[in-house]
Formats: sequence, C-alpha cells, structure tokens
Amino acid sequence: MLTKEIEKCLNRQIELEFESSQYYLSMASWAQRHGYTGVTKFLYLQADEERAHMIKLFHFVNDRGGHALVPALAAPPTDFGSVKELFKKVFDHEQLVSREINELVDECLKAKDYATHNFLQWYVAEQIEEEKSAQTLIDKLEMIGNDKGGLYLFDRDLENFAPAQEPNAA
Ligand code: OFO
Repeated sequence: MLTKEIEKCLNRQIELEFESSQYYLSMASWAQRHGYTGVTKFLYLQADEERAHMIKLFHFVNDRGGHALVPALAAPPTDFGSVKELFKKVFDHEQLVSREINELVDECLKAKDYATHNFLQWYVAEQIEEEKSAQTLIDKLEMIGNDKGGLYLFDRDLENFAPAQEPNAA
C-alpha cells in the first residue's frame, strides 16, 4: 500500500510526465510548421513515450491502493526559436525530470517504501538514456553551426531515428 505522502509524490510525477508529453507535442507542432520532417517525427515519438511513462505510473498508483489523478496543465510554449534552441530546451527539461525522479527515489527510501523504490528504477534508467540522446543531438548541432546543408542532413537523419530500447518493464 502507498502512504498518502508517496501517493502525492507519484501524482506529482504523473503531472510532470504529462507536462513533458505536452511540451514535446508543442515542439513537434513547431517543427512541423517549419518543415523539419525528421525533427517532427522524433518529437511526436517523444511525446508518445512520455504519455506512456505517465500511464505506467497511473497503473502503479492504482494497483498499490492509491488514486492516480489527471492533472490540469498550463499550455506549453509555442515558439522554440531554432532547432538548436529547441533541443537545448529538451535537454534542460530532461535534467529537471531526472532531478525530480531522484527526489522521489529519496522520498521512497525515507518512507521505507521499497516496492515504489524498485518500480522507480525503470525511470532512473530511462532518464539516463533521454539525457544522453538530447546531449548527442546538441553536440551534432554544435558541430553543424550555421551550415544549412548540415542542418538538412541532421533533419534527414532523424527521419530514420529509431528510439533507443526502453529499459525492461519494472
Ligand atoms: Fe519520462 O522520460 Fe524523460 O522526461
């Protein structure tokens, strides 16, 4: 059974995954409007993944005797400046999520809730992958600089992007 405090923390994480999904969806829309087909595809996939992370939490909370709540969300930003700025925002956002997951893991240890602690290890592993993937894309964009041909190839490469295998289900 979840304690009220851990249930509240997990619902906060649900909100954050939901927010991430909406954020990436808004980025996908921006990229689509600007004709970046590869970036668009990547971001739609990312938005779907974040939604799946949220649903996974929903099931866990309800299975453990809590009540998973659908949060009210503020609308995400709609303008992302450039592809490089956009991916920097993705990286910053993923770092924020990692910090929140770490806090949550810490709360579980304090509450001696080892079941939730164990469940959250999947998210810890997933965050490592997501930070790495955002950092790799930023490194490539740094390399490209202002070269439009380079940006074209970057976008084309992302069209063939296959998301990294997610960690095994907890
Ligand atoms: Fe939910 O994986 Fe990142 O944010």
